[in-house]
Amino acid sequence: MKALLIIPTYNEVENIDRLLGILLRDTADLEILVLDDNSPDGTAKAVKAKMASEPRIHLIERPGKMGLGSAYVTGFKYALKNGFEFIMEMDADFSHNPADVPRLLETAQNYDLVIGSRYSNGVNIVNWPIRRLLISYFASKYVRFITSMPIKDPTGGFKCFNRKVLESINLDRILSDGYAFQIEMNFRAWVQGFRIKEIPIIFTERINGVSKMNKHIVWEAVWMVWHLQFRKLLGNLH
Ligand SMILES: Nc1nc2c(ncn2[C@@H]2O[C@H](COP(=O)(O)OP(=O)(O)OP(=O)(O)O)[C@@H](O)[C@H]2O)c(=O)[nH]1
Ligand SMILES: [Mg+2]
Repeated sequence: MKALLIIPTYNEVENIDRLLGILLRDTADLEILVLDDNSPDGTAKAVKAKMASEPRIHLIERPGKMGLGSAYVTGFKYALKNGFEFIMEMDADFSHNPADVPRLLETAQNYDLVIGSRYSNGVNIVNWPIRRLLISYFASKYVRFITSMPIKDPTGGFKCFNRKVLESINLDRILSDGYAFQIEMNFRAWVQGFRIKEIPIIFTERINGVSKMNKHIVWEAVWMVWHLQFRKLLGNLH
C-alpha cells in the first residue's frame, strides 16, 4: 500500500512540527507531502529541518499564497506521478485528529472516496462559535438540497481518495478554491458513480495560528453548487 497525506500550510509553524512527529510515529507506511505557500512565519524551514532525518516527508514550496484548491491540485498531481494509490487530505492545525488517519486509510480499502464527517453522527465540532457552526451546517444541507448528493459533510477537508478517482477527474478543470473545492471534488466523484463513504470524526477548532477563512470562500461555495448542478444536467461536467 502506498499512501500519501497532503498537508497544505500557510503560517503553521506552531503546529507543523508536532503534527508531523505524531503522524510519522503512528502510521508506519505513510508518506507526507507538505505544500507550503512561502509562509512568512517559516513553516517550510521547520519542515526541512524534519526532513533531514525523515525520508517519508516531502515538501513542495510555491512562491506565494495561491489558495487551498490549487495547493491540493498540485499535491494530487504529485501523488499520481509518483505512484501513490491512496491520497489523503488533512489540515495542519489539529482540527483534524491525526489519530483518525489509520481509520480513514482502512476504510479506503473498500471505498473509492472516504470522507471524515463532522455531521454523520449529529454534530461533532468542538469550540466553534455558533455562527460559524450554523453557516457550515446549513451549507451542508444547502448542498444536498441543490445537488441531491448524499453526503452529510460535503465541505470537510479530511479525506482519502483512491487514485482512480483522481485519475478520472481532469484536475486542470477544477474551478473552485475554498470550501467549494471540497464540494466540487466530491460532486465529480459522485457523478461518476464512485463509492463514497463517510466516517464520523470529531473536528476541533484550531488552538494555535490564525484562520484563513473568509467571506469570499463562503460565497464561492454558494454559487459553485448551482454551477456544478447545471453543468451536470447539461451533461457538460468534464
Ligand atoms: N498552501 C496553502 N495552504 C493553505 C492556504 N490557505 C489555507 N491553507 C492551509 O489549509 C488548511 C486549512 O486552512 P484553515 O486556515 O485552517 O482554514 P479553516 O479550517 O477554514 O479555518 P480555521 O481552522 O478556523 O482557522 C491549513 O493547514 C492552512 O494552513 C493557502 O492559500 N495555501
Ligand atoms: Mg482549520
